[in-house]
Amino acid sequence: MGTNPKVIKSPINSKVSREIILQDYQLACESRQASLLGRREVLTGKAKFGIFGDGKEVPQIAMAKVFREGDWRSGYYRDQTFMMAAGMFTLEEFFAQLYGETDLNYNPGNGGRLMNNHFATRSLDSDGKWKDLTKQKNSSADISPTAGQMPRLLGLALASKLFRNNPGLKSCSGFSHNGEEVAFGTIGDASTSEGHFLETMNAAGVLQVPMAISVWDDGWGISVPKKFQTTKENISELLKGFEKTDTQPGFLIYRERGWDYPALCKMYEDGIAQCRKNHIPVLFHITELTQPLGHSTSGSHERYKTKDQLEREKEFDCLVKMRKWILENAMAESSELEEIEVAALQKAREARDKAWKHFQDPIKKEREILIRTVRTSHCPCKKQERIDKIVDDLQKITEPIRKDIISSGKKILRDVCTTCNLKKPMKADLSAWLDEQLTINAERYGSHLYSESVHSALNVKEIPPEINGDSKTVTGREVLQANFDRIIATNPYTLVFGEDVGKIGGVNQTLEGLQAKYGELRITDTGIREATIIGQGIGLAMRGLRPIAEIQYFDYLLYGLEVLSDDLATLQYRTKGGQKAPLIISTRGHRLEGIWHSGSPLSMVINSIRGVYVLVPRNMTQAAGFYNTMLASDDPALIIEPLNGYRLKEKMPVNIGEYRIPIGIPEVLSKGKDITLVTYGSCVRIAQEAVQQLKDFDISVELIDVRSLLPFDRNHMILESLKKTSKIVFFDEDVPGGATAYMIQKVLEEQGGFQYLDAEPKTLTANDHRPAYSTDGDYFSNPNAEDVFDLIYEIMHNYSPARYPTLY
Ligand SMILES: Cc1ncc(C[n+]2csc(CCOP(=O)(O)OP(=O)(O)O)c2C)c(N)n1
Ligand SMILES: [Mg+2]
Repeated sequence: MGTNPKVIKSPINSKVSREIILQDYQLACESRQASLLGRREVLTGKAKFGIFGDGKEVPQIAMAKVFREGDWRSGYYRDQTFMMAAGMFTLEEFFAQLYGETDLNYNPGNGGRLMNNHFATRSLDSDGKWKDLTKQKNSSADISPTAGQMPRLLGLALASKLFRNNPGLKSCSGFSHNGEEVAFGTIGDASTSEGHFLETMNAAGVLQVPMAISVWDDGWGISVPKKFQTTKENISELLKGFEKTDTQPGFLIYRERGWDYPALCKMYEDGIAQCRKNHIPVLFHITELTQPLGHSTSGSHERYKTKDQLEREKEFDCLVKMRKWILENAMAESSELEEIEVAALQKAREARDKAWKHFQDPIKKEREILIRTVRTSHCPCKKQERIDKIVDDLQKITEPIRKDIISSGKKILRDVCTTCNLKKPMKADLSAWLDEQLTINAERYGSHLYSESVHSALNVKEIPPEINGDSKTVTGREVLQANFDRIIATNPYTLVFGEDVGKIGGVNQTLEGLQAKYGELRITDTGIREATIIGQGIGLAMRGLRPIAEIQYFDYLLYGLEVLSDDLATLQYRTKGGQKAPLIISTRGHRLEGIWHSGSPLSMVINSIRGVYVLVPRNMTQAAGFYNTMLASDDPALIIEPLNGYRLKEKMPVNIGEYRIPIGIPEVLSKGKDITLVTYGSCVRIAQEAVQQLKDFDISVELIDVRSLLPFDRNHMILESLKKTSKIVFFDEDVPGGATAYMIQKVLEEQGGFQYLDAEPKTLTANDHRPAYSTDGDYFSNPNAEDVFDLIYEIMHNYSPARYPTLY
């Protein structure tokens, strides 16, 4: 870069000098070269898939200028230039991600768990403890579902508002500087068609949070143009009704052309200043962007763009335009820009080569070790030829991957003869090496589904509820209310929000009076918006708060299930322990009335949210204990209160707010010797009724409440019961083949219960259809005590017809 500053005809502001402008141009060129080279890496087979940020470089550089330490990003796969400009991502990391680098030193964002351009910074140290998030720039971890980044963005922004306005948080350090942090969102134009986008926008407008969303508008969602995506083909025009007026709060709305560098710099400076200072949400609609390389490496855009459209994209390419602007304003000679362009390409190439070397070297070393182990000895038996062939083939692979090595190792092991003395040590060496590699790869590709820190929920020590002479008999609702009161009083990071949670204290009054006592920032009503209630919780939890997000009824969790499944459940895993969101989702389920207030779709959740613990307490004493356990941990959980238990009587534990129910530990509720009955939630009371009925017929049932489905019976207590009874029934009110099938798999396969069975294992569930309305509808849709009796009696009859003759 030249040293003689030239006069800039249209200065942007005092902070953007000629020097900076040329640096920006260089970064834009580096990013573009990375995209071009990255695409080639995919086409030549070194990487599997590529999606890049080409055509969006210039506005991202402008946005990065106003992104500060403490700020947050929640965006998508086009943001590589922003990430680089903000210093959160390097060119080398760009290539490392592309190759699927698993070493966190080279791919700190996702450790090889996600496809390329899925960004994240690390909020946690290697022990899983929070870093000081105010001292670093933060990017929440990306996910692929379009608009999936939106719900959490709301929470990231809301955290600033809480840190600023809740006096109880003033002394909490490491997460915020008086709520000055802005949450920056990015989204493609086509993805604004998703409900998540509109739901988030509305909620941010209502809440007035410092959320700044940029729409990168290139006119396309893969092959589908704006015409089919957006009313009036213009998202900022469409959202005009959201705009702030002199009398009413709303959004600031800006629209700017994505190639107009000085205008973009000014726009971001102005918009973000207001957003940061006054907590006004902002929409930046960035138009006329392009896709020089098309959507991704799967397919080419020549298939659906006309020649004219492709020509126009070339003309409006933001790099071309920025270059022109620099020359027109006499900020550099053409030759100087050419030098910059050459340097950019060189830098990108070097980064690529370095990243590839880091990626390949350890794999090649692993291959060498395998080959050396196999070559150390030679066996005269006839299988040697087969072994040699496998080794030769493996050696010939120019760019080996681990699959090649392990697969070869396993095949060789099969061919190492067991009789030949010479081969014996090799067999032992090889199998030891394979075992070691499999363990390393299990960690490499499978760790951190849940927290692995000392605060893992699995490490929280049990503190039993204490019931003594002073314990009053109260309703279940009152137990929960007293527990929430203690939680909110003692932990300043906690807050509870959801529909009807605030003013009336929840539809079942489990938070009655708490808003009046602790204020609207701690106990908060929200709009009817399940997806963003969960997203709000995720974002808040990522910023160090301890939210309890309430979903009014379990049946309505479906609206938020995508967010739970794709975002929350994968968070620790997809960052390999780099981020966490210890969010508690509180809901109520199981039988009450009709299709949408008595569902118990446990298989729906346990199969879609592995990564979030799923707790199914039978009463409110148990539920309260689970809240306390989860708040003592850094894992997320879904806690399902039994809907029909709020008015039932329970004893108020004297240590309310303090006791902790361990997770993954069932409870034997009644001892028995003939058969084991396994259930949870509201079915426990039905089971207890049936156990009494069966007693009259001389059948002794061991009743086990599993209490938590994820994790499930960590100490294999059910197996111990089965060893004693040799007969077992799994009972719930999910669909046939639902959570009962899951429990069977756990006990018979994982715990090895199959060998202890003397009778066919059975399940008892609700019907395939959802429950009909009214008490009779429930009786004939859901399993009841008579059904439990009949099934268990039948099993006992089949086992011993003489002792248990046919009854009906
Ligand atoms: C929920 C969901 N549906 C479909 C897809 C597949 N998909 C990936 S990107 C994309 C188009 C997105 O277009 P846009 O939001 O305009 O972003 P752009 O790629 O143009 O920057 C689609 C349909 C997805 N990832 N997630
Ligand atoms: Mg688009």
